[in-house]
Amino acid sequence: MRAILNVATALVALVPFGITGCGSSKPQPAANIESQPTAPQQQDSGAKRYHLEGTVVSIDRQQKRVTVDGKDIPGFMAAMTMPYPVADDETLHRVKPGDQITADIVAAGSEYHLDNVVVVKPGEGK
Ligand SMILES: [Cu+2]
Repeated sequence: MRAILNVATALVALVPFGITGCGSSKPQPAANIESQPTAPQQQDSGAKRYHLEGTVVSIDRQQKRVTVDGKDIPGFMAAMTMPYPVADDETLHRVKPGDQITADIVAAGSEYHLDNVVVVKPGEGK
C-alpha cells in the first residue's frame, strides 16, 4: 500500500515537468542553419521521426495541439504527458480524449509535430 502511494506521489511530482514539455535537452540555435548554405530549403530536411504510443488526454483545436500521455520514446524523451502540435484539422477532429493512438513525431531541431496519427483503440468517452 505504501509503495503504491509513493508511486502516485512521484507521478504527481512529475506533472509540472510534463506540462513544460521536453525539448530542453538539446537547444539548437537557428544560426546553425546559416552555416550550411548548400542545404536545400526542404521542410523535412534533417527531420527525424520517432514512434509515439500513448493515450490522448485532451485536444485543443484552436491551438492545434493534442496532449498525449505518451510512453517512453528511446532517444527522444521519457514517458510523459505533453502537448504536441498537430498540423492537420482532420486529425484534430478525429481523435478524442481517451483514445489510444500511435503517431510519428517529426522532429527538426527544437521544432516537432505529430504526423500519421492512428487511433489504435477508441476511448470510452465521445
Ligand atoms: Cu516531452
